[in-house]
Amino acid sequence: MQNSEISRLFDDLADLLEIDGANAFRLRAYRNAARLISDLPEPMADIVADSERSPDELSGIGKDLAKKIVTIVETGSLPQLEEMQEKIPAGVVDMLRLPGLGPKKAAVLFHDLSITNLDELKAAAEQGQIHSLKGFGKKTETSILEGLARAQESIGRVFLADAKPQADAIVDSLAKLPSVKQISTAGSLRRRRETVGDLDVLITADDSTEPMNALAEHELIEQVLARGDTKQRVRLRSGLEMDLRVVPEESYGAALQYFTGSKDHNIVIRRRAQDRGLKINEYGVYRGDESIAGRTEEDVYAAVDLPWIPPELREDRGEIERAENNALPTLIELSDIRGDLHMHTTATDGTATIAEMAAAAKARKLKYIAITDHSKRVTMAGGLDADRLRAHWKEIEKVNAATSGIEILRGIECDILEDATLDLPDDVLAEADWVIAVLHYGLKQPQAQIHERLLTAIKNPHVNIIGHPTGRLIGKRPGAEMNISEILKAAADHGVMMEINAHPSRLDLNDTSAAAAKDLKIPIVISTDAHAVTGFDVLQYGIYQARRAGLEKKDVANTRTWAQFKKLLR
Ligand code: DGT
Ligand code: CA
Ligand code: CA
Repeated sequence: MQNSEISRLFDDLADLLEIDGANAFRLRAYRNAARLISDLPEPMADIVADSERSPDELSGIGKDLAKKIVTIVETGSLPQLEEMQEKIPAGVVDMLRLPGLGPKKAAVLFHDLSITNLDELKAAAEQGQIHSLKGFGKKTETSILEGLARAQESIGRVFLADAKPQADAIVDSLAKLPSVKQISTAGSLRRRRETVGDLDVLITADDSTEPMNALAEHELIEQVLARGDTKQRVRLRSGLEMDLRVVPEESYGAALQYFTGSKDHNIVIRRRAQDRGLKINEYGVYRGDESIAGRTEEDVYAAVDLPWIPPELREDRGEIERAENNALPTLIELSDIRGDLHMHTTATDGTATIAEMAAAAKARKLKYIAITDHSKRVTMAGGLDADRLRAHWKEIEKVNAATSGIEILRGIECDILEDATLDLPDDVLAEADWVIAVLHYGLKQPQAQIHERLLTAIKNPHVNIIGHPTGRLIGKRPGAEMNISEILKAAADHGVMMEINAHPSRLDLNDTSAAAAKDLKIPIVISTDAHAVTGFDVLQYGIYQARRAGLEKKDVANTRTWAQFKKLLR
């Protein structure tokens, strides 16, 4: 049982209780527990398994919560949560994904209009039944309809960062079976898309009985949905579904190529095969009845006169032409990264001190970090004004002087205000080692205003980079309205860098925009936006997004040493 799963169960429980009208105190206890557990650097399961330890040794976890944690770790579930799930339909919880719809409003829709799923919500909004409810209005009704259109695209999809650890755990245990020869994930997960619809796993095995039985009994699996000789479909406890396919060894490469997709990429590959008088399918590449390739992916691509193409690029966005011209990029890897330039501490909304963040970064072999707490506009996080920021920077200098092996830079994440001014005066920004400018508020402003704000930041000589440039939250909130290529051109003209924020719900810039930034030779920085020592773990997901954008080590500025990096600063 991973910390993220335990944490999710407490969050789910809090959502359900809030819809049910439970008191705020109880809710807060569960939400705090969820956050504490997801930020915990060691597996909660280890604490539970250790007879000399108990979860209530952690501050913030009392006896009652500790008992619940033990139940979750030992049984994979929580009776109280199951009771609430009986009481409140899953479709009501789905409503929480819509912007502007919190548990209180969801409860009203459920109790007053008996709405139990998104389809019924849509019908009620279209029929104008919602705006007259207490606490709702025309604006809420319209934003529900807009949110529904977006939710339709994202419903049932989960963040890669949630899906991948589950897929890895299953692959690791199946790989250990004596009968399993080869194993790999396929599908969107292998292409490292930011969200995943379902998991696809391929194996070659002497006999499909052992792996299929093992999968059915795996601790992450809730139910077997279908089972045949070569294919099994299961549902995980998290709700995610997975296809396991058992293929012959001589077809493994062809099946891997086929089931990795994308469909668009495969259509072009199939056409290339036809042009060469070949037929290609999940079993192999054929000339007439004769199989000429299929054992490895390399063989399959070679049969259509191409080098092997990294899965992250298989989206039919020019990768086949590049492969043909031997111009495929050498994609960046996690180990190329030397610094992380976006993170928070207890000075604002982080949970760790400067020294703790530095120690955690050092343990991850980073050579430099920038501490970039919030500016004052972000009142919710206790954002810093000029005085507090200067005091914070003094503190950073002290910790830096006392710490060896890592450079700790004095940074700031400065808000670009709604009126297109910056949240801190120029003379303060001028003293920083590193200034990230970001949009947090007023994301729904018209494009012209958003552009004015971004251009103010880009033209300010002290701003080094635009952080999470569009402000999107995947599946939840669209980014601000902007013409990204115009913004990128301005950034290129003024020597401003662009961030790939590695947080799994942001991944902003996205793959296509990051590719456009690369084309304009804009240095890209992949940062974690860590709010806790465990926050560094998401770096990998920023790297995946960068790989999907075709970025190489040289395209990403924080692969350089700090001395080299400094030369890139305007
Ligand atoms: P997902 O699961 O929605 O995140 O996206 P994928 O890409 O994993 O799609 P999935 O799971 O439906 O199928 C896995 C791969 O199998 C897909 O990328 C391409 C291949 N595939 C599946 N069905 C078809 C099909 O009907 N035609 C073709 N050409 N390929 C298919
Ligand atoms: Ca899939
Ligand atoms: Ca599938």
